[in-house]
Amino acid sequence: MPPKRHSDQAAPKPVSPTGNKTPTPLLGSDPRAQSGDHLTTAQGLRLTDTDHTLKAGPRGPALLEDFHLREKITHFDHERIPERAVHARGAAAHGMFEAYGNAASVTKAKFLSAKGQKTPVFVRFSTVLGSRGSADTVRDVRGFAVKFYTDEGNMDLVGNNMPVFFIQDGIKFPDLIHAAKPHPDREIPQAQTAHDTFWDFVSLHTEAMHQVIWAMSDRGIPRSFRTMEGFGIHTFRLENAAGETTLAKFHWKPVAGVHSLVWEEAQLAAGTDPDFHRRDMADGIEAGAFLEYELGLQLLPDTPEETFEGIDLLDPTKLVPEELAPVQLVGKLTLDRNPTNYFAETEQVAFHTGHLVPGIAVTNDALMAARLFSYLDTQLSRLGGPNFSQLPINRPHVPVNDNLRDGAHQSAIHQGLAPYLPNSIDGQIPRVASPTDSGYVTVPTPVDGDKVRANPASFDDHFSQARMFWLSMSPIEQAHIVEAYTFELGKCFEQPIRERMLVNLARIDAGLCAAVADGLGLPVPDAEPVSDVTPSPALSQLVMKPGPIAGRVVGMVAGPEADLAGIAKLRKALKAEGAVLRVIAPVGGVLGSGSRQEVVERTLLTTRSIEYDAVLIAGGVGGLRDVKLTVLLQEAFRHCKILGAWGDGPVVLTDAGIDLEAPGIMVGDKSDTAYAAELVASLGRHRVWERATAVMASA
Ligand code: HDE
Repeated sequence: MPPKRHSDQAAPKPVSPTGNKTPTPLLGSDPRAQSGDHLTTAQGLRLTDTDHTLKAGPRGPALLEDFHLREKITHFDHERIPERAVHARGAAAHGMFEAYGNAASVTKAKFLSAKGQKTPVFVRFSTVLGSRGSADTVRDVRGFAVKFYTDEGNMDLVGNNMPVFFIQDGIKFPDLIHAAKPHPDREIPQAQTAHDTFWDFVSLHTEAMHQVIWAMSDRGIPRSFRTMEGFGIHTFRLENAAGETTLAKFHWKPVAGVHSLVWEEAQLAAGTDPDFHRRDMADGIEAGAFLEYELGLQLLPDTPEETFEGIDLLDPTKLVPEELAPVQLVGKLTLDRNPTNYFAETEQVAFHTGHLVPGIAVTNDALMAARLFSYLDTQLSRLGGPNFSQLPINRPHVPVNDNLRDGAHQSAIHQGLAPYLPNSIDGQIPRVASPTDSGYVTVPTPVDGDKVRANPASFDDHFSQARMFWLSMSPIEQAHIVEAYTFELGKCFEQPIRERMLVNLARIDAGLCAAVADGLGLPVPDAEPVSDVTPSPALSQLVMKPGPIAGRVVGMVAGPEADLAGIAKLRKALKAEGAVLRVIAPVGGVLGSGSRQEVVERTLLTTRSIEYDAVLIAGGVGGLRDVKLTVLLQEAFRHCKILGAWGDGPVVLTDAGIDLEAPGIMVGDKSDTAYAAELVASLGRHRVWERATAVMASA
């Protein structure tokens, strides 16, 4: 029997490339699966041997006649397709979006406006710079691309985890990416911005300053996909059923809150578990701890100036503070299914900003304009031709009658004789729809102006929102930003680049500049910061009150004599919140016997601190000492994670040099309900920030 499918997995709906009902009897029980019990060639010929090449005698030369060998190897040779030029490394999940129904006043898009309307989605998260095989936890922007399979056709919201972008005009995108990608001579460094060409470009191209400070902040190293915000960045134009328009910015708000790694953790994970984020998402979904986000809209009046409170809404380097335009929640996204096949789904999914539905339109943002061209164009080389919409993961879940014909990899067998309009031969089908029947009508906004290569004057302000971001951060977040700039610029070898960047930092904030200059051992340049701005507290992600802990992992250090009942009590409490407990012991196997057993999931050799949000020492550990455990505990301490112990466990912490009086050390007599409640609440605060100043690299 073939191995059973995992219950947490799903595959694209078995719709045909034209949206017709799949002719199941022709294709077998499931058109997505291989069928039959016999190994066959691609032509369905049953094979008797797939381990030996056809040769002239057992020791003889291989024969060209061997069609099976040639088919098998040729197919293998072409298993790879070009990786995405940007966002090559990604991981995805299926899910469902449910509308709250309160968006109907601003948009006629059915998937947003009809209360309770459920729309299947496929979401791909990504890093931008690294190649497909790079690490998840590098400092980078994260892609947050959502494909809604709506009743009115596919709608893609191709966003990032930061609300602004490096450039104001898409024509600069190749420059940005060429500068940020590895140096063209040695192709290093991989997947990061800590190198000369990136800082050379951004220090000269100051419109990037706002997004650069976001990337240097904790947002550049998210704890998990589940704890990231998402942003559509551009301003969109919404239209309701009455034809009234509103400008809008899209936000995804994670139910689990916004949380990040600390830099040392991110670096360790890049080496010890490069799959940190994709593993976290897949494990979480498999365990039933689904990823949840609420979709929010910032609604802004559609005025001829397209500005709001002095902020030019066509400038993608600017955000609208939530204090000025609150985010109104209009629906909920739940990611609850892992893909069945990485290549067929995550790799072949093709997002495009031009995939829109009635009620949602773009604005004249020059960054968006280039994207509208680029996403379609790139699929031609990445997916090998114009029929990529027919790939199962890209197929709309509605009838498709596009009159597009032929081309490489045509998988539809079109019927009829008249793929043109007007026609009479095919009964005038397909016919265009009316606007009241979900037909897409571009919002008729007036266009006027001289043909120029120029930006509005307001686009020249490159520093005020970078300063706003800086001033909105808590002292801990500011310290992280200083460390990030110091690290990245410390990896630049050209002195003029560092000096130029310090001038830019001085224009953001004198204190920021002085701290980075100090770390670099360079003089503070003479430059004035931009005039003062109002901070936006909503930009800070530091939480002080407990939030949800679904998907969090607690490491439980235990030995052969461990208090297994105490461990079971904590596991139960954590499981009830969607969190996971993992037993770590010096060697593998099973602890205990009979009805009370714990499987050792990690040994001191196979684990590292980055796997856990908290580490506890179970009672009954009997003075366990191991240098690997010392490293693990000290790292967890430095990363401001909860540490704890009960029974005879505390001595293990003291042996590892952990001060039991330090904040966030949970010492108890036993593991009981109160201890479990304290653990859950502490995890909900993400980290013990009270410890931060004592343990940060700069301390
Ligand atoms: Fe993209 N971008 N982008 N981008 N982008 C791609 O499309 C591009 C931009 C974003 O998981 C490519 O199918 C240009 C902004 C995400 O498959 C490519 C410009 C934002 C993903 C492309 C931008 C994004 C991409 C590569 C400047 C945030 C991953 C493969 C005008 C709002 C989608 C592909 C996935 C992918 C071009 C700017 C987000 C080359 C030319 C701004 C999340 O077409």
